Amino acid sequence: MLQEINFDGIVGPSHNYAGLSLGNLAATANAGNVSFPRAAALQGIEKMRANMALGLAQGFLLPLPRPHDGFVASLGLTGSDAEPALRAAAWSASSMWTANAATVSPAPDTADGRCHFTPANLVTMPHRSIEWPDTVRQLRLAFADSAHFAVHDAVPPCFGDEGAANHMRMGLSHGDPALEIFVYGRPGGAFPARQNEQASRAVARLHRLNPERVLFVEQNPQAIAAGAFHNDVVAVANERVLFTHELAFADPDATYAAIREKLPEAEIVIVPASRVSLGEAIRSYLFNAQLLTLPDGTMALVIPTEAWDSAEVRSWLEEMLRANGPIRRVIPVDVRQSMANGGGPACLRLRVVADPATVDPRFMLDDARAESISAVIAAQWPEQIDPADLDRPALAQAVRKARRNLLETLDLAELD
Ligand code: SUG
Repeated sequence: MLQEINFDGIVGPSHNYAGLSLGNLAATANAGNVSFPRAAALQGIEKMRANMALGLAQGFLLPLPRPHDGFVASLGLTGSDAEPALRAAAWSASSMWTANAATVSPAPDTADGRCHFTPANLVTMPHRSIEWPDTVRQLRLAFADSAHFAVHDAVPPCFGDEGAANHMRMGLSHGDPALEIFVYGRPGGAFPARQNEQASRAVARLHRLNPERVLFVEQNPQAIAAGAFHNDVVAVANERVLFTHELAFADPDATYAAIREKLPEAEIVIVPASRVSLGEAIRSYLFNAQLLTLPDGTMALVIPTEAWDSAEVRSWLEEMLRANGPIRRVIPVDVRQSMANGGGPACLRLRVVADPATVDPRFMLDDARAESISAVIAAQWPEQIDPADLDRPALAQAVRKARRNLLETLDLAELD
């Protein structure tokens, strides 16, 4: 009954490149470029369809209301008088990266046998700090069944929390009790360490995890300095497999030993820097992959096309496939519009282990819903946005109307 469901964020109609995330090298490099919201959202739908075609359960979360007038007003501004970065913050479609929507601890791991969610407060980046109140509203609708789900408030803003992007779960199968690994950063480097250790510890307590099956691991400061603003840029886990760059963790050997002690069946696939440098891993987003268990029990790695196109990465992956290790297939997908803001295939999804029958069906994807979502996007999402246009009232109106039409199509107007 319990299975992994990936909830992808539908890319919102205001998707743009404003360079808001210091330490996210793709986002800052693309600051000011013209974005293509319609193409971005359709790329995301194609990724979901491809995963469904593999026989996997797929859900989605809706874009949040943007522009966020309340944010601008709370700063004593009206919008037209806001400086560009603040205006852009109110417009950001950043909720598309649902790996940052929440941390999720499935029922087998928690003391009360419910699947727990804590929305991420995302306080490090102003444009992301305004997501969680609307995110939690949506989670409480999608996972309203309180016999199976518990949705908490975010942890206090004194401790930055970035959600599932800094959280990994390892066990024999999705439905078994698993080891939950929380990865945090220590401040002091050139770029912000977004995940605070105290936030991770608070989430583990709120989710009533068994302390015997929890690890807190420090991210390698060198990785943060090289642009790994979230741990999921340098490592990904699925069931008994951890796929990681050798420079992901501050103390890799102690981390691997602690994992093996708690899960002797763990298989740790380590990519050495001599084969794929940290810089190339981050540029190509090799690790920002979906590591998926297919219905036949084998694993596939869904990577961005940028990773497949990298000679260093491809040579390593081809060797990995020839060696017949735990990962048997590599599937490149085109999510270039999201990638240009530092969001790969793994950023775009929130993993939830649950019985799909307990989820509000309006958030579950099937072919018919994929068709109707694509039709609204094709008809209503702006073809392109130049960040200089973010003060145009007509654009704001078009973006709001597009989102509202999608909500109505999905019978989710109550999220308006
Ligand atoms: O938080 N980019 C996001 C990318 C999030 C990726 N998520 C994971 N790694 N799980 C961020 O930095 C850029 C927005 C802009 O600059 O316009 C942005 O928010």
